Amino acid sequence: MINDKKVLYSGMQATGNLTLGNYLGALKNWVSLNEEYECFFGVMDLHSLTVRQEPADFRKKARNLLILYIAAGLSPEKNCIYFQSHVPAHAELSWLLNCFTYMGELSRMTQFKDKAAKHADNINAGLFTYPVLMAADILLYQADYVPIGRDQQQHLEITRDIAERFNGIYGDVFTIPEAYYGKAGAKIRSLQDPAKKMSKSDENVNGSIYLMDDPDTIVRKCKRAVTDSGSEVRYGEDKPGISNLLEIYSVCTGKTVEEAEKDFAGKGYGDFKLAVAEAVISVLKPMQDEYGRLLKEKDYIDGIIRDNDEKAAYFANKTLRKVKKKLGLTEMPRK
Ligand code: ATP
Ligand code: LTN
Repeated sequence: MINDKKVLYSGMQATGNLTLGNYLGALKNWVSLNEEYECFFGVMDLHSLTVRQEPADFRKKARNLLILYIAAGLSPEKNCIYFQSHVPAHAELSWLLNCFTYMGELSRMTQFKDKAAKHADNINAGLFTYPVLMAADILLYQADYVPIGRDQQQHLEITRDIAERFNGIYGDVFTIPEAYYGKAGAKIRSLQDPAKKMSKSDENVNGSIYLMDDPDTIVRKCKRAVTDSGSEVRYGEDKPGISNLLEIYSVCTGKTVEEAEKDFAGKGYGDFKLAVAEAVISVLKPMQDEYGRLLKEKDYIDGIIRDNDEKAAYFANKTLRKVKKKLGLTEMPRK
C-alpha cells in the first residue's frame, strides 16, 4: 500500500510504433486507474535490449513513448511515469532473482520460444531471462495489480512463483501480484487478416493503424481493410473483418456494437469503412496534437522525468534494501 492505496504496475517496451490495438487495449484503460490505485507505468527500455536496437533511433523511441503516455492522458503528476533504465534497482533485483529462478521454468516460456525462433541469429541470455527482469519490475514496487494482455499471463505467473519461493525462504518480503484485466479490453485484429491481432511487429503495415498515422493514411488503411462476403454491416463469426471494424467503431465512438449495426443498416461497406476511419481519426487526432505540443516542451518533460525517476527510485530502493538484508549481503558502512 502507498498512501492507503493498492499499488498497480505496468509498462510497455520501447520498441516499434504503437498501434491502435496497444492504445485501445492498454494505454486508454490505464488513464483512470490512478483514481483507485497508486500507479507506476514504466518505459521498459532494458527489456527492449533483448533485441538489437539502433542507438540514436532507440533513444528517440524511448523518450517518445514516455511522451506518448502523457499525450494519451496519463497524468505525470498522478502516475509515476518513468524509464526502467533510470532506476538501477531493476537490474540489481533482476540479478538477485535470477538466483531464485530455474532454467526449466524459463525454458517453458512461450514468448521466449517464439522470439528465439524469430531472432534465431541472436538468442541471447537476456531474451531467456526476460521474465526475471519483468518480475523485478513488478516486485520492486510491491505491486498488487498488473494490467497485462493474455500473452503476458505466463510472465506474471512466473513472477508470482519467484516471489512465493523467495517469501517461503525469507519471510514476507514481496507482495504477490495479481493480473488486472479490468473491464474486458478490446482485442483489435489486423485489418488485413482478422485471424491475427493487430500488432506493432506485423510486417504488413496495412494491417495496423499506428497511433501517429495521419488522417489520409487512416482512411486508406480502413478502405483497404479486408471484408467478408455479403454486403451487410453485421457482427458475427462468419464476418470477422466487419466484426473487427464494428468493434473499432464501437470503442472509438462509445456506442454499443448493436447501435453501430443500426447506424449502418441498409448502407454499404464503403460508407461504413469511411465512418470507421472518421471515428478513429477523432480519437487519435487530439492525442497526436497533444503529442506534437509536448515534443516541443523539452524542459517540462525533463522535469517530469527527473521527479518521477526519483519517486520510482525511492520505492524501488526500499524493497531492494530489504531484499539485500534478507539475503545476508553485507551493508555499506556509513561514514
Ligand atoms: P509486439 O508485436 O512487439 O509483440 P504488440 O503490439 O503485440 O507487440 P505488446 O508490446 O505485446 O504489443 O503489448 C503492449 C500492450 O498492448 C499489452 O498490454 C497488450 O495486451 C496490448 N495489446 C497489444 N496488441 C493489442 C491488440 N491488438 N488489441 C488489444 N490490446 C493489445
Ligand atoms: N513484457 C511486457 C512489458 C513489460 C511489463 C513489465 C508489463 C515489462 N515489464 C512489468 C507489466 C509489468 C510486454 O511485452 N507487454
